[in-house]
Amino acid sequence: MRFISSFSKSIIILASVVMLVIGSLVFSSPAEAVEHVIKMGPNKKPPYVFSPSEVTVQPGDTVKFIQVNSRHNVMFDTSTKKIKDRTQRKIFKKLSHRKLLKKKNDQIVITIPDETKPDTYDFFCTPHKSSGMKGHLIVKS
Ligand SMILES: [Cu+2]
Repeated sequence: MRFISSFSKSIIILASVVMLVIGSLVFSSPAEAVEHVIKMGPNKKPPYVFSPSEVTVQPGDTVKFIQVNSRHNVMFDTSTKKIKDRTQRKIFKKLSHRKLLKKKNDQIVITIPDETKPDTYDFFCTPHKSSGMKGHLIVKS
């Protein structure tokens, strides 16, 4: 009886140690990169949209744009009026994909560079901009 209870005690202690180790692995990793998914044109007919049309990201995160219906691209508004800083304009010119995707489930995956400044950046799809296919990328530090 005494043997069993000390055995189960050590099982409990062992289990606690395992939980602590797992817990520290899960919670100690600093600001892990997150993957955000935006569907392009989930409607079967126009008006096409980005869904969701707004995501909040941190540098290092990725945003995966997946084409669902029709053919789309992702262009950031890099006008001097919208982005004053030259370096930031360069970053968002690089993140833009002018070429239209071809097939369903084609993807554009962008990684937000570390030097991206916190702000709200506008993007749109060239052929459907006028019908409202626009979105916002909110970058937080
Ligand atoms: Cu589009």
